[in-house]
Amino acid sequence: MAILSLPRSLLPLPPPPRLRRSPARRRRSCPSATPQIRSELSFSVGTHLIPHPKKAETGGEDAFFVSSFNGGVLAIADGVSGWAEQNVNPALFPRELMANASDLVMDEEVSYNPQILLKKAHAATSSIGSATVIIAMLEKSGTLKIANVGDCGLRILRKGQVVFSTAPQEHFFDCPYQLSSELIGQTYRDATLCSVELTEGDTIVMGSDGLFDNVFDHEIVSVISKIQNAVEAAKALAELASNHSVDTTFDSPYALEARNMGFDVPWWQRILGKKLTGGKLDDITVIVGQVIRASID
Ligand SMILES: [Mn+2]
Repeated sequence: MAILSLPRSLLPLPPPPRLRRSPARRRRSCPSATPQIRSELSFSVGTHLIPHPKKAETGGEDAFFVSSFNGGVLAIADGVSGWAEQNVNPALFPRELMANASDLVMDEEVSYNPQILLKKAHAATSSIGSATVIIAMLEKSGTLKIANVGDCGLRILRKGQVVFSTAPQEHFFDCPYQLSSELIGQTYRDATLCSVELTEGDTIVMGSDGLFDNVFDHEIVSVISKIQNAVEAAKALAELASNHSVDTTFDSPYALEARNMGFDVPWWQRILGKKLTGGKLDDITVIVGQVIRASID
């Protein structure tokens, strides 16, 4: 019955073995339908960021950028909040990482590979801190390349269904894989990589864990099916996540995951029929990309 307020963890010393989620828990399914039309595709993009209520004045610790280069580039980094305990502003690392990635999008060596973009942006970042990060790059041909480190996420919706989903990478509950200023962290080599063929009418929903810990996939499908406009859809999804995050009775994806990992209310409350519920207070970033066919002169 209590709202969850577990802090996200810094990487421990020494590092634990890298536990990947078992295949059964992954929800990855590359769409089988190959679009026949390979003309120039791009995104109509909407973004919305709602900071953690206690971090509203500073803007929170999520950072993102979008670029119209080629078919479009979408990226989110989520600063690991545990750095505040070391007197480090957790927002600096993700912000610099995203600024560097934005500057490097057109770099020749990147050559439209999001993993190389991660590598170069990470190498260029000098702030202290760490962050989860996801980058998706769309080629005009329709190929979407994704590199993901940690628990930001991406869904692809097609004809009212989720046809692709990234899987979060965690060392243990609430300690995601993270790019770090410290040697102990993960690198671009640890990124989950995927390449998906998109077609006109597909919708990309990308978010920090503040979205996916508070909103179920079926709710994302429902919002996207009702709201066509990307800007409005991103706002609606962020507001839904924000409302759930402060609802102590909502049985959120985060509460479900916590119970699966063995966290719950005390036994004497459980026998009264109570259970651990509630959303997760967090910074919430949502990027919606509607795949459109670009006008070709
Ligand atoms: Mn977060």
